[in-house]
Amino acid sequence: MGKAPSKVVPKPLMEEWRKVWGHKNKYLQFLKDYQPYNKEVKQLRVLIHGPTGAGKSSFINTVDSALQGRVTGRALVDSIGVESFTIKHRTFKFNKGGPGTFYPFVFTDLMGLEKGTHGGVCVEDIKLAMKGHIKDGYNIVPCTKLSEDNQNYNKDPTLKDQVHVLVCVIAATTENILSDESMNKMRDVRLAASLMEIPQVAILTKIDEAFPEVKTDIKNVYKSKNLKQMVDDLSVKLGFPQNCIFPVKNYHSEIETNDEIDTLLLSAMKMTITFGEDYVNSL
Ligand SMILES: Nc1nc2c(ncn2[C@@H]2O[C@H](COP(=O)(O)OP(=O)(O)OP(=O)(O)O)[C@@H](O)[C@H]2O)c(=O)[nH]1
Ligand SMILES: [Mg+2]
Repeated sequence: MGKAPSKVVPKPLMEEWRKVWGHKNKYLQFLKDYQPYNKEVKQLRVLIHGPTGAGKSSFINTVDSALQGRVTGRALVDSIGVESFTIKHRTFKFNKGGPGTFYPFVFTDLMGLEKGTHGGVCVEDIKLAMKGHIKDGYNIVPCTKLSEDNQNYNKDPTLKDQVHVLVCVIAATTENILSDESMNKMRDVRLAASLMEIPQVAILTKIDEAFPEVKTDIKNVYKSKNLKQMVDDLSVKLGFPQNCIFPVKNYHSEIETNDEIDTLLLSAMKMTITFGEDYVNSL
């Protein structure tokens, strides 16, 4: 009797398609040295949007942690994630060394896009935020556009008030099951940003949960065939060029920072800031 043919198990790994390892300090130094060239802009404004529970607040915490070298938890994170937890239009500064000194970039964490019982942030508000019409601290009213006579409406925004980079956060665990509504909203937001020529970056979170080969070793992130496939799909579905899509793992259960998580995060941050800097200089 002949041997039963052995099953060929496809290898989940491929040749590394982006090289980031070993560059953490270079990325960090870039961010430490960064100052906007355009004097009209004291700080770059980065607007974070994406579906509810995608990891937007965790991403902000992870940026803070990677910059500070310790795990922090300032942007409140919700572990249930049914309805959007973030309801304020909040702007985060990142501490740089001593008290009162900050990196020259700020992040605005917007409420999730999804429909909960209260509904998510309306796309019109995201567009207003991009143009700089929404003042910091405004409590977002789900599905309701901020009206011009509201005290939180900035009637005359200048370059310093408007958004300079748009970051779309998507969880790798839900990429295939994103509702049409979310997809359409994200495309709508992207289109509005494109019309304003605002650069855009996509952050793919929860790669540890979605890909076992990445969970086993985060250094497999740019070797995982399935992850690469997801990046290709996202690029087609949402129209992001591949070099604007960054897989990251957020700090969510860790109590100590680690070099791999920091490296992925800081590489994404370096490009985000570079795109924003190019934008404010191009006007
Ligand atoms: N495994 C893993 N879990 C993550 C990651 N990022 C976020 N989480 C978890 O996902 C859940 C939702 O994260 P949040 O950061 O609150 O998501 P959000 O996009 O801010 O949600 P809303 O503000 O409600 O729209 C939390 O339980 C996080 O701990 C990640 O990279 N990996
Ligand atoms: Mg949040």
